[in-house]
Amino acid sequence: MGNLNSAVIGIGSNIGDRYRHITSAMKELEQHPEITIEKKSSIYETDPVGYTEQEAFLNAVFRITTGLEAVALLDVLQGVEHELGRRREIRWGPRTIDLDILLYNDENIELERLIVPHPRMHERSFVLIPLKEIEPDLVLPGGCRIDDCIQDLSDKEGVRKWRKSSGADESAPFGS
Ligand code: X6L
Ligand code: MG
Ligand code: MG
Repeated sequence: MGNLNSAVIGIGSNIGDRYRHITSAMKELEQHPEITIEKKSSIYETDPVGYTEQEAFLNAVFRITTGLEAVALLDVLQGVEHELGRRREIRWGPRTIDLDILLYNDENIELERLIVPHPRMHERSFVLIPLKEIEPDLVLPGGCRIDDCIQDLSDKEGVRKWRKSSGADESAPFGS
């Protein structure tokens, strides 16, 4: 099995049990015979951007190695999104799970279905702050070192490390 390709995936959720959606999606991907998760960032709670009248997200990023071509990987990610209840929805609106290919090797891909590197990743704190954890020396596709790129962002305070024990997403009844 040719585990030749390296990809970075962004993951987010802002509906229902956000933590369970994120961990379930990663578990599904880990079980795929041609995907190995190599490194995960922490989980962050992040203020919504784009369409701001929605609940806060949990976001993370992770690096995989895979034998899958980029479009085949996208098919797998969209299959997991569908399995976890994501349906056709408002653009930039709430979602149970979102899986985005941020980077795929060093390739530039410009298809109707898939643009890689993700065209707006360098301006999104909810992507770059977790990404710096797993790729601290990364130089972004625009040529900017990830550290410098983060320093230039204005909405960093909208991205906070999240711990499961912060409670709101835990479904166990009090005292159990
Ligand atoms: C002007 C216009 C400024 C549009 C920003 C930013 C649009 C991000 C879409 C934008 C603009 C997006 C997440 C999110 C979305 C997420 C958080 C998107 C797509 N996804 N906010 N908003 N986390 N915190 O995963 O990224 S919608
Ligand atoms: Mg997204
Ligand atoms: Mg997406």
